[in-house]
Amino acid sequence: MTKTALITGISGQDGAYLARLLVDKGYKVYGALRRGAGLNTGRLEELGVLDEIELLSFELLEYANIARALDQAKPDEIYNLAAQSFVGTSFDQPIYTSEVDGLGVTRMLEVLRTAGGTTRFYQASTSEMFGKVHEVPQRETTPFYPRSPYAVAKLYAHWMVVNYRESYGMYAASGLLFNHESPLRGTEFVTRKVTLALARIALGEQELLSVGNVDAERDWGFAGDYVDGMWRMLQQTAADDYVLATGRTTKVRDFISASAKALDMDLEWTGEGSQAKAIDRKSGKIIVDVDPQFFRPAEVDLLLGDASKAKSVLGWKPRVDLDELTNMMVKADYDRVKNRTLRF
Ligand code: NAP
Ligand code: F7E
Repeated sequence: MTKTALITGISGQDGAYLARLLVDKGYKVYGALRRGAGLNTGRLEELGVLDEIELLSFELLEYANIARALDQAKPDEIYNLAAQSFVGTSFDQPIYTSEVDGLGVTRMLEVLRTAGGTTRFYQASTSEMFGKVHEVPQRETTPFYPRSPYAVAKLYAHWMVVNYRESYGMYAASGLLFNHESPLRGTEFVTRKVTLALARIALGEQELLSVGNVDAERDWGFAGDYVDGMWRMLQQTAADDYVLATGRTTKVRDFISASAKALDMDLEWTGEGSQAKAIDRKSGKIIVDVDPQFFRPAEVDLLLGDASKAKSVLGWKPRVDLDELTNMMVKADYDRVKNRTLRF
């Protein structure tokens, strides 16, 4: 029998990859889209899946709107990917971020509880909840210490998912996902900001890339692998929480150097903190500097995940490593800039 899924956050990076995956598996897919000035469907078009899904009007701030969307789709599975997902913005908009990323999830859970039924629910939790980390690597049992309004809101939502599962027996799973990237990543996130800027520099359309804390370390994987893990979490006998990560961590400055190398540049770093700079040995030009406006009031210095549980229970493992991911992102941005096909 054909399964039906509702994906919130359909216009985002993960929404597009998940829609592609579920359509390929034979699902009927509804995409929950909030209204903007125009239809924000570029990522769905890029993956060729826009015409294969049905879009619904959706806003996480509106209880009745969520109820109508669920009533219309009658999904077997809900993937709640919608969020104000940029950590930097959460410091400027903590109340809005809490409303959407925190209470928005309670609204969804309440709609589901009221409706009864057997719909399975996936919540997009995050490694940011580990924040100022209590152990390395981080796993499902590692204590949380969120460091931003985003992470605090996500942690509240995470515990609501656990609470609804334990209180009402709902199938509600929470994915503790470490950073995952792709050519469809938003340009404000550091990996995509870097690959796009370096592609422009290589093509003579930009002089300098200004970034923030180049010593932060992240466990970066490929978004296409992580949406497969989300799907697996909803196919188990009982709902549970799982870390998805690669088990390798890399400094921002090393990601920048690797991206530059893929574009035939050879970076030499000097200075520390706000004085850090990178010169391209080939051209002799300063290519990267640090602008303190990109520092965060509180930083997450190091994330490194242990996905052993997902491997043993879900049979999940990442397939694309960071070198392949870097090359994939650099090539996509180089081609987009060169061919003037940049859309997001
Ligand atoms: P993304 O590209 O920023 O997409 C976020 C989506 O949420 C967009 O479709 C956005 O719609 C939608 N949205 C925002 N506010 C909304 C609201 N009030 N009502 C309805 N929809 C709203 O994020 P992503 O990278 O795909 O991440 C997907 C989810 O996983 C997010 O919840 C994120 O916090 C979480 N997460 C991401 C990572 C990662 O590394 N990517 C890791 C862990 C967890 P618009 O297009 O209209 O803005
Ligand atoms: O920052 C540092 C920055 O914004 C990564 C979201 O998907 O993953 C993402 O959150 C690191 C941080 O991602 C710049 O300070 C340096 O230490 O790419 P990011 P994030 O904050 O890790 C988690 C798992 C999520 O859940 C989130 O939704 O890079 N950094 N210089 C910079 N970051 C940005 N954005 N821009 C810079 O110029």
